[in-house]
Amino acid sequence: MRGWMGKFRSLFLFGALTMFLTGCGVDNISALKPKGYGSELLFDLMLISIAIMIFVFVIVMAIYAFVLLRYREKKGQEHIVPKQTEGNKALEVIWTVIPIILLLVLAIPTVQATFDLADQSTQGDEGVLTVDVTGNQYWWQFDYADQEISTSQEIYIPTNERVYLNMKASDVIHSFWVPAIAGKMDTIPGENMNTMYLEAYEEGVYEGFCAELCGPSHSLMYFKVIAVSPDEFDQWVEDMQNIDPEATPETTTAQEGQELFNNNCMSCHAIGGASAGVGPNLGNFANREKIAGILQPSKDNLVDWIVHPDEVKPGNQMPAELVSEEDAAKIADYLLELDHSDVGNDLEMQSVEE
Ligand code: HEC
Ligand SMILES: [Cu+2]
Repeated sequence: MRGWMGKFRSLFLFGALTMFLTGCGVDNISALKPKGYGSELLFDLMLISIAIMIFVFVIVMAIYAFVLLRYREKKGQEHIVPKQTEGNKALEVIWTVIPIILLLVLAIPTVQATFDLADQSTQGDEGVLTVDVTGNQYWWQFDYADQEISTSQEIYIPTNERVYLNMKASDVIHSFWVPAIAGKMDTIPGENMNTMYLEAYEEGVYEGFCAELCGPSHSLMYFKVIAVSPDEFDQWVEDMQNIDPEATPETTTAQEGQELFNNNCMSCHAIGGASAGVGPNLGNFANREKIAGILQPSKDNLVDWIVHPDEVKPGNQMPAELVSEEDAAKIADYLLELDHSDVGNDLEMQSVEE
């Protein structure tokens, strides 16, 4: 194994690492493929800082190589000490001024972007959407106060419009992060409310994460941002407003499921309307990309969740074994009929798990 292979080992490792890192640019998830106003600002800052770093690195390495070659000990000159210089005004001015210029080149756009990202000038204007975001262990709640609707796990927004988020947490600090569209913002319990905005350029399903360690299921606290055209968004709002919690399901098992749900689950959940409560509003549940943010939407997974949410998301606030597996199957039939809007169904999702 020595010789040929050994010589090129570091090259192989480097090659493998490069291949591995190319996976970091998945569409709709990555900050390296910005699809929104905020993420684009941040990406541009990354490019500027990387360009400055490369510039500094190349110059320093060139000087290093030059000195190494030019002043190395040569045969027959082992004991010669070259002329020593102390203090050189011109050089010192140069290596002080250049970094100052580089820092200014970095600082000006950074400060500009910081103010731009904190801009709230149009919040509250006619036709400008504001969504109240609440981080909970381990799910996200999205309340559209003006529209009187409430969702969870998935926030719908119209494309190319600035959507403001008023953000807080119900229990501990969480952090709302959608790398492909915007930066990251902490949600904090108590009186403090943070604000940010989303502005997506393209329709799509964008993956979001909790970016602040918040408990044992922190890493399962996914959500989706679903960006649709403004017309489709209006349609979605209308669909959500029309959800009737008392509508009779089609099949008899689902009807039994509805009754079981009303008796066992309504203390924490809501179907349609503006409120959520302790648990998510399940009004448009069958339309979710995932169950509880993480499970593939199938009846088996839903039954597993209803009977043992603690095994899926350790430490979450939904009690286990509220109903038998048999009853859970009926409830699942009911919940999987709660499909009240087609908006966004045509969008494809890329996911980190796939
Ligand atoms: C004590 C309050 C409480 C009760 C009672 C309760 N849940 Fe939940 N439920 C929650 C909470 C909190 C969550 C969010 C858990 C998480 O994702 O961390 C949740 C999540 C869910 C989800 C996933 C929702 C989503 O957004 O994907 C489903 C489905 C669900 N519950 C069904 C039920 C059913 C069915 C019952 C009755 C058998 C029930 N729940 C009873 C609190 C409750
Ligand atoms: Cu969290």
